[in-house]
Amino acid sequence: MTHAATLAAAGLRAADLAGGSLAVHSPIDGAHLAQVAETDPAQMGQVIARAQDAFRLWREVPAPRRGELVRLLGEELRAAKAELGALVTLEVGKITSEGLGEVQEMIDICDFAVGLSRQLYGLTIASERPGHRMAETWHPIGPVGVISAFNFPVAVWSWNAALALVCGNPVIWKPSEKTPLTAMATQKIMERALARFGDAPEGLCQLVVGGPQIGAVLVDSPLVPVLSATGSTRMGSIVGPRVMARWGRPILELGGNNAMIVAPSADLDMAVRAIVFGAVGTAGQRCTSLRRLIVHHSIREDLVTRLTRAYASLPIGDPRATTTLIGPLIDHAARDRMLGQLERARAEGGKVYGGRAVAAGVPQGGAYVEPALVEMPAQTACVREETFAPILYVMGYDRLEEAIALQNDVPQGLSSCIFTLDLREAETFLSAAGSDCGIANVNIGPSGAEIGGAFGGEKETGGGRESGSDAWKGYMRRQTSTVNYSTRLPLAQGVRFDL
Ligand code: UN1
Repeated sequence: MTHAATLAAAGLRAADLAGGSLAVHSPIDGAHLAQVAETDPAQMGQVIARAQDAFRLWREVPAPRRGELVRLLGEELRAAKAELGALVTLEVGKITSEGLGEVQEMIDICDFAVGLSRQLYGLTIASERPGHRMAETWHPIGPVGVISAFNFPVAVWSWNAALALVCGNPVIWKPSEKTPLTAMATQKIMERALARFGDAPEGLCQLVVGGPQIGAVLVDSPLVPVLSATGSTRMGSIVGPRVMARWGRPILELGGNNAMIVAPSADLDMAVRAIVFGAVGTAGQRCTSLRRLIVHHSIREDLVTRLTRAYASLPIGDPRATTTLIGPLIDHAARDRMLGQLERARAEGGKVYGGRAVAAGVPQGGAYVEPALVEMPAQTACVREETFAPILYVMGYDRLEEAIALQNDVPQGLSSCIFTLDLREAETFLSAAGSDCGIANVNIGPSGAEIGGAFGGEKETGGGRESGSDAWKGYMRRQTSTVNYSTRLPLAQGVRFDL
């Protein structure tokens, strides 16, 4: 399929793709895909005002009816799965199966949110006073700003949007400047769902395209009470304090530096498969990608031999080919950062396998790399940083406590895992004294989480939670109500104040 055919199949018209100031290139071959129109920062005030108008109407629509909109979105996504998945592949460079997987993740969260729309449960609380009833209720909170990253250009919006919508909130989405096309195609899918729904307020789901200037308006506006931002820790360290300074609620999903501990009892065949998918899947560009391997000394040599063998046979190339497992990095700057980081690793005592730029057998113009495996003498400075590329650092350990300490001794706290068949080790890893991450798995890699769980992490990962479990509470306003149905006015805590 030509690039033009992929764009057209995803519903993008010539007028969407030309005449604007934002150039979009495909990481597959560097081809210029479009010149997209950017939102004028001066228009952002109107965008936010429209969202506020929509909020006043949408908050009064019963939640199960709001869920109907998300159900229709899920239907439209099912119908458009192949085309949107192919566009993710074209704009981000994900292999075909992962492009489709991303759209499936959107469908899954829609299904989840539809059920949730009938389960926005509050509490009743025992009052200490006679003739009183206490309750906790959840209310819509207002427009939700979503700033998403290039690597999950549409799924992360859907985690936020599906929840925000059933919770009664409008959504304003600013995608990465690198991936406006998948966002525009998704917006069209959303518009089809809105048209079928019929009477949703105008301005309920808006898309703004452009750089940090328009993101900054969302970050600073007190009329956007929740701001969900996914991206680098550097970005989050700017966004978080600014949202809080105007008493907004940030939901931050930032860097990860995810580790796997491989214990002596591990099923090594399974571990190898999990390691390879975790470290090189999505060309190492997931926030959940596996970046550190902490292996028991007794099996280290065997595991490294198996991994170098597996790495040597990985098909690198055009992500549209069904046999490819590693597509390109997002751009040449990402490749330069990877190669620079490998130089640093060498200087810090690392022994690097692979990690070279690839030019043969791949489309010209893309930034293709061999994934790198780096044996490190210790957890040095470069290992403690997140590099958004397929670099896997390998370190050894003797005692489990030592492995857990190494796993936790990084600034990030997103995802983690252990491969072991020893129940004591597995439970220790999951215990209060174990992994300090938001996600901790046993005999599963750190990436590829299902939508049903709350997604996010601690420390520099930002502390936000999106997606499943009770993450919806982050998109609502909690209200505690005490109702007095007695004929007296007793005060709590036994306080007497008789007039
Ligand atoms: C991300 O990389 O920002 O757990 C999100 C995973 C995916 C989501 C990753 N479900 O790897």
